[in-house]
Amino acid sequence: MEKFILNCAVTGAIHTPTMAPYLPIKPKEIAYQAIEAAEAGASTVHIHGRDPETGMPTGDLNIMGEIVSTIHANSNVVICITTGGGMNMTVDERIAAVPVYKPELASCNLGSINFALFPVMNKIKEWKHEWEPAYLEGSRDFIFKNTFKDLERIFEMMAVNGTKPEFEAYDVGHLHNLNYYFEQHQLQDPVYIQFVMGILGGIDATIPHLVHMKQTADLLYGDKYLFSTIAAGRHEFAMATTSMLLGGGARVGLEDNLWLAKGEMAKSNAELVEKMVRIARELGYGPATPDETRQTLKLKGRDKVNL
Ligand code: KMH
Ligand code: ZN
Repeated sequence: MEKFILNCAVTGAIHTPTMAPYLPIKPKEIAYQAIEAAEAGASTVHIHGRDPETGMPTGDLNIMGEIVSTIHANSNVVICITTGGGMNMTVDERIAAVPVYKPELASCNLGSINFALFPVMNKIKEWKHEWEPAYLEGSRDFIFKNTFKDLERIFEMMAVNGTKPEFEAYDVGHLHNLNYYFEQHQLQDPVYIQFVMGILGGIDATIPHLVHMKQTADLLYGDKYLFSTIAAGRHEFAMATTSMLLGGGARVGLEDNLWLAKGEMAKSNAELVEKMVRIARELGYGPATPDETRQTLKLKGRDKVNL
């Protein structure tokens, strides 16, 4: 059986409570969905916080602390804390949890882009919370800020805390942004890159685009990098499977996709992980265990996080 790293992104900051009743909102819900996803086969879990009353994305450190400490106490899964946060957060707020909890892995977004969620508003007539339409409409004028200065700050912060960056590349140019630092030998081996596809503002989720991302990364990083792929919405499983067949990892989860199949909502993150594991097994693949993932990515180990 070929092993691949299977990431699960549990709640994120794109979907809002009106869009799905199954989206975990409260810290314990987020934590237990992450734990169940790990039991279903996830190698890592990618974590955002939400306000427990409204479901609004939040960088509140106590909320993040409750989520990650509950996961850590109940599962061996690798915890990856977001530094992308939500559209309502400054860069300072987005990155604050890393020096506090010192996770093994944290996301690091590789460039400033438009990040548009507003088209989804047409499909929704009634909202559960006032903040939701304002948040989504606000994305019409939103720039997801990740300047070179921000990147350098995040690299330094992660290095000091022993946290490995999971680099999020939303377009081909982001691979070149990262290469600027790779050429200066500023990145630790292996460079771990996640291709993010299908966000309006970034590269589209198609197989030719995924192949192009991989070929570009191959040229720039040779055998010094590993990759995984996220695709938004209905493209999730096709791109995840293609990524796995190309030798990479895959990410699934309610952060990126609310649907198990056409017309059938996923009731939990574990259901999405189970589906990916089923597809993988049919093709002779299986998810890497958290410890295998630690070894492959050269992570510092779960005993060195601050939880
Ligand atoms: N929300 C995804 C498109 C992050 O949290 O740093 C990418 C992501 C970024 O997960
Ligand atoms: Zn995220």
